[in-house]
Amino acid sequence: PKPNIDPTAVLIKAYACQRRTPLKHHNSFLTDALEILSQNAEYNDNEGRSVAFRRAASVLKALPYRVKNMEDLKSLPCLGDHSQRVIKEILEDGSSREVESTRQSDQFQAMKALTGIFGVGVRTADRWFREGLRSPDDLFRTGQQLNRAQQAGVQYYDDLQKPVTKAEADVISDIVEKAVRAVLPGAEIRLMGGFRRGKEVGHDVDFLITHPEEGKEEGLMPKITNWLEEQGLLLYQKTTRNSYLEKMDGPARAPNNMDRFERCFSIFKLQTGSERASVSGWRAVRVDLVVSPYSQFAFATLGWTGSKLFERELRRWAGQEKHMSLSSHALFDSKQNLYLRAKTEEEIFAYLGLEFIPPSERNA
Ligand code: DGT
Ligand code: MG
Repeated sequence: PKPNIDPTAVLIKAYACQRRTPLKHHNSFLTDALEILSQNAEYNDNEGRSVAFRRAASVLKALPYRVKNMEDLKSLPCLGDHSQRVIKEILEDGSSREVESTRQSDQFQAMKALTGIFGVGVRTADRWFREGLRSPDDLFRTGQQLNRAQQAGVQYYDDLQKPVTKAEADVISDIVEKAVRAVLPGAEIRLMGGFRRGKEVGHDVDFLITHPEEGKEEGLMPKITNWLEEQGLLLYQKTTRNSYLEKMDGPARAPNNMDRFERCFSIFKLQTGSERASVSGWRAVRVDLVVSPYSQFAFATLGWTGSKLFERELRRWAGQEKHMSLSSHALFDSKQNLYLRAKTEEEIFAYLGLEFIPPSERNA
């Protein structure tokens, strides 16, 4: 809390990738509410509305002061009428009726519980909700057809609901490092996602793996997962092509070595407990592994650090303001009709005409 900041003197830029957003901020009492509405819009398949609420929340996260009245918001971008109404009600009454009724609604709670199952997306959860199902127990009870991922999701539901701590992420880092070293000496491993941004807990642990000699990373993922499997460290794994590829059209798709970019969704069996063997046990932890060719490593690093909104805003900035197309693989400049090479994140920000934002301030 900094009491002598003049809110009218604070300039907040319109794109999240132009701003510094720390992990801890002054307006959780407002951003939590707006994010409920964002999440609810997502559950109702209304992406535009969901992003609008998320952008509004993100602006408030970047403020160096706690919002006290509507005057404080006068010069801020991205605050639509609906978000302003919600904020006003919270400032005046301490809470918003719309947010509270959403939070308590049968649909919101069921969708939260059902999409909280690993392997279950909004579409499947919505179908189950309309069939009267409300929780993982209901799926089990009614004998729903589940795919392999969903079966694991239900089986390890309680563990996967528990946040993963930084200490647990560090233990998993050591394991992944050992696995990768064993199958490909010289490979590099980086902890990504929320933990790279300085979060103390996460819903999973994300890793990016590469090798300085281009091409050496080919075929690496199956070797890693085999090694882990042999050690009995995996409860579940599925390797796929990066899911962004399917969604992405246009030039960012192009470089020919793209199909090497693999992602492994896994569930680790992590030993826990004290030194006393009698009380030691294990828990399930979600781990994502991504292998990137060295030439794409800077793009992959930027793309897998997040936050999700920060990533989305980077791509929107690139397209709308720079006529460029950014992905986790490449940056294409439509005006020059060429791919821009980069070895570091700093170079990518520079190409985009953006001030470099360090990972700890990408918590948009
Ligand atoms: P968490 O795990 O809930 O604490 O928070 P994050 O920020 O680690 O979120 P997570 O694990 O879902 O994703 C990590 C980052 O990786 C995310 O901020 C954006 C990026 N990401 C997620 N899914 C994909 C994907 O399919 N393709 C690419 N290129 N990036 C992705
Ligand atoms: Mg993560």
